[in-house]
Amino acid sequence: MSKPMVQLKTLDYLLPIPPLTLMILFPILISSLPSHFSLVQPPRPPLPILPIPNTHQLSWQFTEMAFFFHFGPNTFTNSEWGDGRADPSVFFPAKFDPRQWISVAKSSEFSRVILTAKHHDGFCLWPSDYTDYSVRSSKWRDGNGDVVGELAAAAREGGVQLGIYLSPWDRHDRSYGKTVEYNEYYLGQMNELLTRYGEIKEVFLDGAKGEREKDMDYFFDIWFNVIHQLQPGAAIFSDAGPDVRWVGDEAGVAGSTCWSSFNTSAAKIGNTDPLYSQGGDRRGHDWVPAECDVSIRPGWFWHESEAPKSALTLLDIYYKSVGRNCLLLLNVPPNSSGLISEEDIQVLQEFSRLRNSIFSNNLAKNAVVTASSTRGEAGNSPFDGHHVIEEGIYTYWAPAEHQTGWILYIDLEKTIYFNVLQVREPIQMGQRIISFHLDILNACGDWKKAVNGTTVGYKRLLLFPRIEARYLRLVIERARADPLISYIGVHLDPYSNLTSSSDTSQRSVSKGVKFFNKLKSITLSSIHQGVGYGGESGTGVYGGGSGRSSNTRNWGTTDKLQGTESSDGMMMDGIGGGSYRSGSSNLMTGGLDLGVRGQGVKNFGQSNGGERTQGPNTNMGFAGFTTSQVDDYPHTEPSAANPTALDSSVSPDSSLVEPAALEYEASPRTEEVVR
Ligand code: FUL
Repeated sequence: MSKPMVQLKTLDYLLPIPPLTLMILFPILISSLPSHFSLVQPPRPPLPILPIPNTHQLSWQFTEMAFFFHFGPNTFTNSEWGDGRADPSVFFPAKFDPRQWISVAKSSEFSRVILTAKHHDGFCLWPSDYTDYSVRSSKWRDGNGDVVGELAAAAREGGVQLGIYLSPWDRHDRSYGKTVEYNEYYLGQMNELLTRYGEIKEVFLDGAKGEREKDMDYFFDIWFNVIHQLQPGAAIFSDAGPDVRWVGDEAGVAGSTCWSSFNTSAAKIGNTDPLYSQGGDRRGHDWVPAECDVSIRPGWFWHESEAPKSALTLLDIYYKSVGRNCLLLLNVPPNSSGLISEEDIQVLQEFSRLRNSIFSNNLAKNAVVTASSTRGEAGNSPFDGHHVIEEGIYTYWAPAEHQTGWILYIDLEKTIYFNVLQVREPIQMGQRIISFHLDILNACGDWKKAVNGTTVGYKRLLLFPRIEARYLRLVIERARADPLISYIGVHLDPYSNLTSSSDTSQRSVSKGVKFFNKLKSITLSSIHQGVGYGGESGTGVYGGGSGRSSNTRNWGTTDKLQGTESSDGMMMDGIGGGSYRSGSSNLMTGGLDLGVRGQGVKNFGQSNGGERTQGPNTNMGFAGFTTSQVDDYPHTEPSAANPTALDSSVSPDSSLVEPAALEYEASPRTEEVVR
């Protein structure tokens, strides 16, 4: 009898509860016990490794692509760097319709737009109370118009995020050069922009400044704090962050190694080291991912004589920006009627079509994925390898701790052709991977390297010669901590055709920097000689060349001629044109044009299987520099008859060769010369 007494004693607080209720409640009570009582514990997630993005940087990264709108008096005066003396009456966009701008952005899948509220000419696209150099002094809408306001309303209505560009360099206002006065003026305008127009998601601070301009300090620390105070969700872009950094060139091209980690203290706004900006810093303490700005046309502003780049060129840029852990900021300049031009829209639609046809289909979506090791119990862990074929960064594969030899095995379940590898890291956990490669199993049962890469980050795309395989393995060679992978995609890009590896190395960038340093010694006057228009400011760089660079994708003889026939302003052709790496060159001004042309020409040759140098000009100056390296994507135009046909000239076997160390010259912008 004593035993039940004891039980009763210990449980007597339950006595008021009827036994049947107890029987029902018991299983529920057990299941609600703290986890340390449960039988199976989920493995703990790994610790993030610093630095990591904040929530606004994450949302910035998720947008992937944004439109830049350069619009203002320059649109009407055929200039790039207005001198601040244009009469406000020149600004008259008769058919201004920002809803059209937003609709183009949406249909092209760009979810953020950034407007030049004030460019270097100082003209304000909103009625600022601090100056009469604004839309208020124009005849447009009888001086009652507000470009920023109307665009903000259209963006809000269309669900597109809005950013603003407010040029620190102001060639109009008389306070420019008087440090305190100008900083007050600038912050007064910033206040207007950040308090009148609803949510602003990005503030773009351009470090450009003419060479012989008045010397003055900008109070960046105050600016940054005020911006964050007024718009906590805004990412601040500048050469040195704090939230987003300039990639170091205006070609839209990041380094093939591109870390989001960075040291803001090592970068100076207006005087950056392009190599550092393009590559980031593996040991950096700050999370400052790179934004790749580039214009769809040669110039940043609309010019009647210019044409847009081809969709294929944009695709190439996409691989080298979004596909290298960055955001692509593509400038689509509205024309003088106030609309985005029809030819630009067509290219954007085509670009969208190409991207969707390549990336909307992950050929590995039904793959069986196994891992060399798994954090937790393999097969029953939230970190299992199969998570890498689910979209999103919040599910990921994590290896067991203290392992090396990190490998994911992928059985595609059938043999397929592909030429693009997509890899993503869960960047909320920090960027980790230092180098990796993809192997395929060949017919003899041997693993052969198909492509290798360095950093991954939010999204890494590697384009390589088309291969045929069923069994793949992704090998992480080096990482800052246990590597984590959130997504693997395998795709077929029938439009871009490589005959050698797409991955590139930093060496090329450093050569580019050396080259750039040589160019820095070139005087402004020599630069002017090469300018197509707008010479005074040096922006002619975008000129003569530019018109042609857009033609470049018309491969072939025409391009070659353009690249070489002229000695002025043509460098753009050589570069933008030939290159499909339009990048490098756009930044070059006249004097530079020699070397640049070399690059472009070389590309032409390479693309077309012709000679590397196409004429006497290509050997001038820096041709040697360019001819040994260059472009990793010698595209081949798909045939009109069968645009998606597999290229039989690239046999699967040829892809098994370890990729050649082709390199890409990501040149800095020429404005560096005049900044
Ligand atoms: C540069 C400026 O000088 C160009 O005009 C353009 O705005 C580009 C995005 O940044 O530094």
